[in-house]
Amino acid sequence: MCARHGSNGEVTVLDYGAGNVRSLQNAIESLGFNIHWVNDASDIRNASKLIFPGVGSFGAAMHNLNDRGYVDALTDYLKADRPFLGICLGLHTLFEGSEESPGVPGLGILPGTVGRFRVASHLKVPHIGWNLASPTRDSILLAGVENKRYYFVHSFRLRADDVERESKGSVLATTLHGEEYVAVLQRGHLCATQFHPEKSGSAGLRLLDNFLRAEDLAGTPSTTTAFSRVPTTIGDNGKIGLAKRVVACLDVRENDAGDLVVTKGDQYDVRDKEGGHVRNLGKPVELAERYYNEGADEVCFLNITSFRGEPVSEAPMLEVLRRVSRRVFVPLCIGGGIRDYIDKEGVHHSALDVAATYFRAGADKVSLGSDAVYAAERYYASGMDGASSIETISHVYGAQAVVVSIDPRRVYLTDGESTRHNVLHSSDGKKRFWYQCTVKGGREGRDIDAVELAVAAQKLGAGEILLNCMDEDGQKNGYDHELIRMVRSAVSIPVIASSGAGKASHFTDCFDVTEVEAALAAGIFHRGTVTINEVKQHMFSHGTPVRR
Ligand code: 1PR
Repeated sequence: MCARHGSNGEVTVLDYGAGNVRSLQNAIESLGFNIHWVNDASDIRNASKLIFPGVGSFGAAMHNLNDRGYVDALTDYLKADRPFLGICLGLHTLFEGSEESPGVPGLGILPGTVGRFRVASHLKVPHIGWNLASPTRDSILLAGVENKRYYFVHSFRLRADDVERESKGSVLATTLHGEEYVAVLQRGHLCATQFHPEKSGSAGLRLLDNFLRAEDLAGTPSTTTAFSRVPTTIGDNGKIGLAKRVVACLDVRENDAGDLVVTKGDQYDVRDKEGGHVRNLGKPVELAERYYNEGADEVCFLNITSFRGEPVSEAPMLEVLRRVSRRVFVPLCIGGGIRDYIDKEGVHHSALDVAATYFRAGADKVSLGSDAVYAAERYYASGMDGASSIETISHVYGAQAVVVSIDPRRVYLTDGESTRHNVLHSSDGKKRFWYQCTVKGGREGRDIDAVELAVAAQKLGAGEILLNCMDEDGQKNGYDHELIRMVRSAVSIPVIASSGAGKASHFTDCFDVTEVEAALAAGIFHRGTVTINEVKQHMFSHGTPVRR
């Protein structure tokens, strides 16, 4: 076997330009390895270890591989059983085809077709979050990280039974999302994960390290860990299936001295009551790192004054993202200013360009606020035209990369007043109100409610809803369960609850009552009222599935 890379701390990575591979690059470099990027087919032929981090859709991936003339080299490499790690789509392309792109042939190294999740409606698709991967046997790849939770984000999967029937012994670990499917596959030196090790915290880094350092991936580990396989029956979904995510949110803006700071509002007012100064609760990079080390499942940055300026020219925000993504190995979401705009020189920038800049800087998802409201209004007025920011970004980067952040506030109705909007009642039944969506950081209300926006966002291609509540923001009284329930039941994509967390039990209350997939908080973490670790400890004691 040619040993050009690998042996000297170098690994070959196949990037065909379809999406964000920065996270993988950062993870590999943090482990002390250099990357040799594939520029032509000879790089694949000369590789001694090859990673294929497929991003985007199955059809686009295969189209790119064909277009660049990589298919023969890749097929030869795989047939020769040389060390390979496919990630997510890099796993799917090994098969004959996928329901994601009917009629497009895959590499066909393994028999079978990738299918879409077929799950009950209470389980959301895309499947986003941390699942436990339960190994079927000892392996070098999973040594020391058996039965850990990893970060999954996908709508298509390989059923474990099907793969095992067609390629006996190749399923290395399985997991569950309504049905048991392949989490890790290994046949000889060919390995592939459905999850993203580069976004799976310390467990994911260890798996990558195992792959990069292994002299013989197909060998038996020198020391075996006494792990027992977690039973993977549907009834165990709570244990092995999706953990409830805890998301740390950093609202970022310039303070009056021109420094980029993490701030926090009371119902979106971020100036303190006494001096009128922008509250400064810390530095974005340091806080993000602290939350990662405390166990945050995801970190979200909201550039809260972006509507005033030119998003992409906000280099400090990009620099924050670059620095954070080199040290924080869980998903990073960035919001604020994802929209079309014309810069001072009169040059037009599309929302897709803005998003692409953030992805290149290290973001895994972008969150759209104001522009999503405008897109939804146009959707209800004239249908889909493929041109909205949600559609264009989702088309290129996939639904899982597009979050829509909803900033609703209650609008109370007077006695006898009627509205076409979705209405809720106060707990004593005396007041009626609807949730009006706002734009520009809550400064302007629009004639569209939170449910309408969520439904339109899903139709246009968003993969997740971040549901704030202006009335509860910074109030520490707990989440708005009624709002969350109402929105969650209207969509089939995951919802992140936000606004109002004041103590650890607010998270478990919210998960119990609303069954929401994730809960986000800001103020209590910034002020140190409770740490993420304490929230997770409480969730664990309470019996809520959690990544610890
Ligand atoms: O409209 O696409 O440019 O996006 C702007 C983004 O900035 C939106 O996602 C919007 O929510 C956010 N934003 C704008 N102004 C503010 C503000 O506070 N003045 N922050 C703001 C919104 C809401 C949450 C907050 C939770 C949890 N902040 O991010 O962190 O409410 O807070 P808590 O746990 O302390 O209660 P665009």
